[in-house]
Amino acid sequence: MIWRTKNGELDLSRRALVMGILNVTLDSFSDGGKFASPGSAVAHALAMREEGADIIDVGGESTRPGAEPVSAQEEMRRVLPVIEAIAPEVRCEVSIDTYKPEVARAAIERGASIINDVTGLRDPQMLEVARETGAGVIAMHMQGTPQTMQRAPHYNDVVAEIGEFFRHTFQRAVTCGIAPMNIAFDPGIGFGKTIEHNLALLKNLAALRVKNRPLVVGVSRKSFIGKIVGDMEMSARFWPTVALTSYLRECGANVIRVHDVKPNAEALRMTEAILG
Ligand code: PT1
Repeated sequence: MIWRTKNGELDLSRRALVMGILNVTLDSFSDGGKFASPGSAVAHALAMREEGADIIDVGGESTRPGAEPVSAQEEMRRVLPVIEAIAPEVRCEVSIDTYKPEVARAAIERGASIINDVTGLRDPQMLEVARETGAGVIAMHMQGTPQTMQRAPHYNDVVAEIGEFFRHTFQRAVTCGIAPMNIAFDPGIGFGKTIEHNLALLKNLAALRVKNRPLVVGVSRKSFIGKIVGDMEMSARFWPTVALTSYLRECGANVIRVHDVKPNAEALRMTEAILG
């Protein structure tokens, strides 16, 4: 399985990739503002690279439940200097976690090679940016918006509906002129989903594969873990996250989006040694 980005091709048939999270936000739920300056962001990106990250995912607007949106101007003020600083240094893919087409375009111009869109390419302009730039794209599923998505998530069949969303999004993207090879999908764990919805998606991950495209999954430190283990301390979520990484690999996930790169990369390598 090949995933094409603006830089070239990622081979996903041999092993799963680790996407390390680089938050450039003031209020992020688990790294709150720690990496706000370009200098410390570069250091954190390089550290994640050392620990085994294959992709660095840069985000300037938190999309966790209840987070407030920021303007495109503010988002660019946060992420562009960081992308410019890390892209020549990290020697790996850099993705931009944004749903705003103008932010995505500017980020690609400054060295990002993948667009990570939590709204699943909802905005037709985002399709245009993806086509014109040749960037890799992650189309993530979200029901609603970050402000309202956890109020009353509802599905008749969450697995079937998200599979349908992937198929529909694939058609829209290909019709717009985006190459199938550039597209990856993400079920959007925690985005307009109850605990039961999240668990159903994790249980049926293999059934979510559409058009033989890569599956990206992010569970790292999310609140459903705290609710299940019965401990809402953020630090109580690190070990269940690593366990989930091994499980996700066994289910066929191709890219795992995490905060803690080293333990999760090790979980992937260990699981792959067994799977062969
Ligand atoms: C994700 C993801 C993302 N998650 C992709 N991009 C976030 N492709 C940001 C909680 O319930 O899974 N895939 N970008 C962060 N989103 C959340 C959602 C963070 C829910 C926390 C929660 O705690």
